[in-house]
Amino acid sequence: MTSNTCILIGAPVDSGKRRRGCLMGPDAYRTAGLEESLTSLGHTVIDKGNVFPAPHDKDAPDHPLHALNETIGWTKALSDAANDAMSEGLPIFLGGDHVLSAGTVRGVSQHAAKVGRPQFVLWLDAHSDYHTPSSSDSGNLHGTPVAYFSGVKGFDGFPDVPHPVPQENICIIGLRSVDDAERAALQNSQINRHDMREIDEHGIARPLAAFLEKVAAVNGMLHVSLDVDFLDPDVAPAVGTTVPGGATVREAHLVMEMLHDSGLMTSMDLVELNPFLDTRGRTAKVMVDLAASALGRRIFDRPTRSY
Ligand code: EXY
Ligand code: MN
Ligand code: MN
Ligand code: MN
Repeated sequence: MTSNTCILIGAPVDSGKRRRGCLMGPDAYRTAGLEESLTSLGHTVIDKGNVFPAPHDKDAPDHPLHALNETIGWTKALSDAANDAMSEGLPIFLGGDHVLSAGTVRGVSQHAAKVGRPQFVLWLDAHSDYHTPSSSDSGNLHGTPVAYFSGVKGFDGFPDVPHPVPQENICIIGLRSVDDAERAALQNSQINRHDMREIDEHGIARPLAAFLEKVAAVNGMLHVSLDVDFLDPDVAPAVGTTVPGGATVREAHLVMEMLHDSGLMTSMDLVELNPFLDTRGRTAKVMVDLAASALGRRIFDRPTRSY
């Protein structure tokens, strides 16, 4: 197995929604043994500690967008951290809520442009996170990062996105909660999107294998963003936005195992874990085990197969 230098970067972002607790995520992953799991697989692991938001104006409590300025501060800081870490190894961002990916994907895309390779994103989520600040009913910016890093306009005050991820390079798997405005925008887009019905009918390997082939065909870099709510809440309860009918533990592991077999993953986010809602660390442990599968933990070696 190829060994990586895994760069752990804590991103205790809690600004993307009103319910608090995701700021405890990085320490929950550390407590659940992420570093030890990856080390036991033969990887070198460097824990860089936690990032802090860049200086920002104070947020007005009555603004329709919750914690807008703080989120802009996080986006700047995480974008720089991601761009830097890509030269050192395979960064794993320990969230923090999903708005952190506005920064991480902006940063890894800058690195990809620098090295002349196309950037791809695999978004594993119950939600599409494709709102703009003006289309969002909730005012919760964790529902917007995919629109931001794919270059949709309307993110006033945020850093511009010099290297947006092309729509056709984005694949969302796990969908089962999409707002009307997001649905309309997605249907007009080239984003690859796979809802839970498709997974029920055809299995999760098929759309993933098709996407991985696209990445491999052009020597792409692949950022994987794993939202806790991709999983069914029965097995991963520690998230504020539970939606029934999610991926099983085995479906999620299969995704991770296929990612590892592909050798294509170049960066990863673990997001939306809210340890305040967890039961004896159960969800944190599930997420750590999934990261380990993505980095090569397996039951048996098996020959490569195609789907
Ligand atoms: N679409 C809903 C909203 O905009 O408020 C829910 C967004 C949930 C986002 C979570 C992180 O995936
Ligand atoms: Mn999400
Ligand atoms: Mn979600
Ligand atoms: Mn909404």
